[in-house]
Amino acid sequence: MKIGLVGFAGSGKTTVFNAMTGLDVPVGFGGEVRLGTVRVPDERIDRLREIFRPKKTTYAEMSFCDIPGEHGAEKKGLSRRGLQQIRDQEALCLVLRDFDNPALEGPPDPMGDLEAFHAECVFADLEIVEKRLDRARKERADALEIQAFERMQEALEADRPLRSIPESELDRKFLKGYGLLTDRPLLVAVNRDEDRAAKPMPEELAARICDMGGAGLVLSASVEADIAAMEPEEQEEFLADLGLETPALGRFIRTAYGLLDLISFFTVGPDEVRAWTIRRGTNARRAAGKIHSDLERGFIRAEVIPYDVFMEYGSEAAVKEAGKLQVEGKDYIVQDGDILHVRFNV
Ligand SMILES: Nc1nc2c(ncn2[C@@H]2O[C@H](COP(=O)(O)OP(=O)(O)OP(=O)(O)O)[C@@H](O)[C@H]2O)c(=O)[nH]1
Ligand SMILES: [Mg+2]
Repeated sequence: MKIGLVGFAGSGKTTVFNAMTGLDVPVGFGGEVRLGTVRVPDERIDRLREIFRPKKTTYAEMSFCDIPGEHGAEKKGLSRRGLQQIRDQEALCLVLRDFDNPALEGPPDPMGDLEAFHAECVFADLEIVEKRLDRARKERADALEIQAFERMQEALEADRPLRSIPESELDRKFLKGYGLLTDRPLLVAVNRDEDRAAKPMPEELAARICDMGGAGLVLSASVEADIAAMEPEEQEEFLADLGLETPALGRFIRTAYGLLDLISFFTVGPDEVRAWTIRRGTNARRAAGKIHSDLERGFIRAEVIPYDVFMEYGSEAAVKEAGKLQVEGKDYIVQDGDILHVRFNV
């Protein structure tokens, strides 16, 4: 599960990356592609930890990849190499500069940068789609595949990202392996100066992000980096001074997690309280396999307590007594926040 931090040179990608990972990669001017693991904050895990007081607590994790922008290019753009690195990512977090960067010329222009990035991706996708369409026609490939590529061509020529094509109109199995960029889930982070961190996103920008099928939020990467280095007591005061209620980073990470259609289920006990990551729609047997392959192989049943039900009754015993424990078979679709206890036999 890899999410790429992408965007033009000096937009603050490495600063965001440092704040998230707690690493201290040098900022400013390029550098190399770096991968970091990030803990997905989850209040439900915090509360379960308070109740079970386990020896160990494990949060869900996801990987972010910091991809440097192109420096010294004549116009803002993405090089072939840059594009290739972006193609490897499962989802894109576009960081837009909305602060004055003394190392760069010109005032910030987040809307212009968003359009430029979008145009580059549409162009790159169109090139791939047209090439494939040409060959598919020559080789008399599957008519359904040709249809799918024609549908994509039509969207891209109209400046529409592929992600905007409804599931019912495009069989996405044909897209596999082509590294098409505009089909990737998109999260747009507008990176602000400290003093404007609390101001909402301009409506026009928000509307355009929505139109592209993306999710958007505002943050100040330098504020987030400062907060990440502080003690919890200090944080509150610092945030209040800036007119902020909570750090944006947790929201950012959680939004990215959701964009990939990832959900968490939990296992609880005196030894460990733990979040496990699965794709939405995973059945109980496969989910059990995340914990251990024996649990998948010898799966008998899952005892399930949705998080909210657990909190309402306060303990597993109380849930059972109230007859609210769900006993589910292998085909049960695990829901976000389910507390699972797998019965198995090998
Ligand atoms: N004032 C302000 N400066 C920031 C903010 N975020 C980043 N910067 C500064 O902008 C400069 C570039 O930040 P980086 O994080 O290196 O940007 P980048 O997108 O990784 O740049 P490349 O990898 O070279 O494309 C650094 O000097 C940062 O300190 C912010 O939120 N506010
Ligand atoms: Mg960087």
